Amino acid sequence: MTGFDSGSSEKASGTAVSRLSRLAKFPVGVSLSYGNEAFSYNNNPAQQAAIKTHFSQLTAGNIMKMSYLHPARDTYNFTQADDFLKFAKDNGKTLHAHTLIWHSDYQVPAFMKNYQGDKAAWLAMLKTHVQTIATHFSGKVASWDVVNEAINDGGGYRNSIFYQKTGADYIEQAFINARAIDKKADLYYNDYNIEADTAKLQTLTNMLDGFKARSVPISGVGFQMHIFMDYPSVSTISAAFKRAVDRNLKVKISELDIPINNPFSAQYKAGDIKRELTPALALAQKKRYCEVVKAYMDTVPAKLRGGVTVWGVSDPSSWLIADLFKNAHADWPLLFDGGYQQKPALRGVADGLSGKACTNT
Ligand code: 9MR
Repeated sequence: MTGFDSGSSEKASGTAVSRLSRLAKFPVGVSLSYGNEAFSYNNNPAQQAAIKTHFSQLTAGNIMKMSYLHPARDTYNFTQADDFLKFAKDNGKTLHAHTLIWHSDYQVPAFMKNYQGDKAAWLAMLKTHVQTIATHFSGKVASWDVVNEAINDGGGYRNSIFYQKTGADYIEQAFINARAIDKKADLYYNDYNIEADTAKLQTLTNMLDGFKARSVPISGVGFQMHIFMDYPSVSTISAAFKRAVDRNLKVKISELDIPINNPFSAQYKAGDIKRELTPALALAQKKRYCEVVKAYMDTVPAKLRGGVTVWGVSDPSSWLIADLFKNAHADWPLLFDGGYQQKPALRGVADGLSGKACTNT
């Protein structure tokens, strides 16, 4: 154990949370870095203590993406993912598998980028990809992100290599092909900004309605929820969750993080950058985490709660620092500080899960 009630400058949080995941009847997850990646859990006892104590589900931050599992046409590499699965199993955690299909330039294997073939050949190649991976992990993972980020900001399908080759058909074929192998796991469509961008949400809604009309086997929607302190509003978030709930689909908050700075805000653009996590900011963040989780509890009925996952353990490990803030300054988007001490934000999640009032005290 890491002495949760000592040390940190954000101590104004009140009582420490003893076991976050015990407060929920659904998975409470975290994404992890592995092996040689920065901030990996391997050989990091303090990080492992936080993981083991507070979370019931794990997602690989990277190592179950396409290029890792399927680096060449006839080459699959499951070594790291199997070890990750063993860590989850040994510690009584379930695994959410991320992700079978994603357009991201870093993650599409080179052989796919160069693949020559007509639409039928592309769909067959992707079927082999999906079904080989699903066969390996079937019965061992609780859920899958089957397709990730196929919709554009501002609406419409993303003009990815998959879309260029197959139209939108690759999306539903991936669900059909995954379900043919893994009969039990929950199958999610996962995306960002669907909680905020109404045009993007509308394309998602149309896609879900098409899936329903054609009996495409989808279990739920993963709302990544890379959100901000001031955006979007809780009512906007709830309305987005309701689109899935109204269609009897599960809602999973799949990649939650809430940085202190919002680089899109007017204040930030005017140079008002928060360079320190003051106690007041840490408590405001606690309130925001609580309100988001409360919106989830209030909007999503128990049987449709797929879980709440945060995207990383400790603040300095967050993708946001390099990718969004371009390493210009630090930020503190997660539930643990750099020493794996719990922040007020963790208490905010706990309060939201337990139906307590969301306060900044
Ligand atoms: O956190 C991940 C980061 O380490 C990777 O460099 C990046 C590119 O593969 O992906 C990050 O995770 C993303 C996730 O897979 C999908 N949704 C957005 C996440 C943050 O970019």
